[in-house]
Formats: sequence, structure tokens, C-alpha cells
Amino acid sequence: MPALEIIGAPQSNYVWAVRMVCEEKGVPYEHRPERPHTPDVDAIHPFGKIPVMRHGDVTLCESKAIATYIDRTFGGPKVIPDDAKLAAQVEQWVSLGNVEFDKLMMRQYVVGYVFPKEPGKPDMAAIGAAAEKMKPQVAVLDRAVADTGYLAGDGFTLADINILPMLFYVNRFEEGKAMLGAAKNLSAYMERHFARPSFQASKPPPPPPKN
Ligand SMILES: N[C@@H](CCC(=O)N[C@@H](CS)C(=O)NCC(=O)O)C(=O)O
Repeated sequence: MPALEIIGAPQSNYVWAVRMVCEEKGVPYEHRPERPHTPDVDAIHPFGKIPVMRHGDVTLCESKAIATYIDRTFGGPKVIPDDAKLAAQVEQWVSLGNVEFDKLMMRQYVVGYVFPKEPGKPDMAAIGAAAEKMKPQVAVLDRAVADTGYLAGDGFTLADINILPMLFYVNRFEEGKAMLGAAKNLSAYMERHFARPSFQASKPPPPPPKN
């Protein structure tokens, strides 16, 4: 079988999720850490976003599509269950993750800190507004994991894999940490799954120290 290549900077929550799928399933892969909009990425993603994937003559973009391909092509535990109802629940949570949680938690809140429009000066008003809007989202996730400790059914799936990197990043900043810490079910969920070998093996390196 040809080598499976996952292309994209490890810091991206979506690159992290796809790598975690490989780790969870025990699928060997080569990781090429490229930023968005490089020629290799642009050749596969029509808008130059990461991750992209190459496997022989198969090229794919979009993390959900990549994860589905890996899940169906390789052995190891399924991250998208065969059962129609569970698979639809996974789809539902991945879609909510990409359309709702990522848009606010990552693109507004985390990116507000990490890539401020004015270097070194995060817009604290915009960050505070995003944090306020995150409260109902955190409450939704807290309720969702209360019964089983998983988002879909009673097993670890792509639904969890997709959201865990986002929660990790939100938890790095003051307002996010306080909010997540107060959500008892979600805190327990994070603590348990952050310890998974697949999460640890795909975790991006820490940012370089500031001078
Ligand atoms: N829906 C895409 C989202 C990918 C995405 O937004 N990737 C970010 C990095 S986390 C990116 O490449 N951003 C560059 C850009 O938006 O131009 C997926 O699931 O793969």
C-alpha cells in the first residue's frame, strides 16, 4: 500500500484531529507540516486550507472527508461506527463542531489571542465578547457528555476527536479555562480524553518561548 501523507501544520485543530484518527486506529502515516496556501496544499484544497491528504493517487481535503476515508480504508477501531444511528450522531457532532464551535471558539476566541490583528495587542473587547457567546456552547457540550462521557453513544468516536483539540486550545486562555473548569462533566471528559495515547501522540509542540 502507498504511504499515507497528512499535510498541514500540527498546530491546526483540524490537522490534529486527522492525525489523532490515525493514532487511534494505529494507521502509519507521514506527517508533512505545511502552512495553508503553500503550493502542495493549494494543489489539493480549492481554498488552500489544511489538512490535506495524499494516499497514492487519492488526494483529499476537508478533515471530515479525510477521516472518513482513513476509517474505511484502514483497519483498527472504527471512529465512525457502522450503526446508522450512531454514525449520524457522529456526523451531527462533527457538523456542529465545524459550523458552530470552531467558528466561535477557534476563529474568534483562540485566534483573537494567537493571531491578533495588531501584533502583540489582542483586542480584549472582541475576545471578551466571544467568551460571552461561548457560555451557551460550553453548556451544550457539558450536557452532551454528562450521561456517557462521550458525544455520540457510549464509545470514543470522531465526534470526540473533532472537538478535543478545540477544547484544549480554549482551555489555554483565562476566560476559557474558567468556563471549562466550571463545567464539571466537560472538565472530567477533557481530563480523561486528553490523557489518551492518540491525543498525546498527535499533540502539537509547544510554542517557542517569547524573548
Ligand atoms: N472545514 C475545514 C477547515 C480547515 C481550516 O479551517 N483550516 C485552517 C487551519 S485550522 C486553515 O487552513 N486556515 C487558513 C485559511 O482559512 O485560509 C476542515 O475541516 O478541514
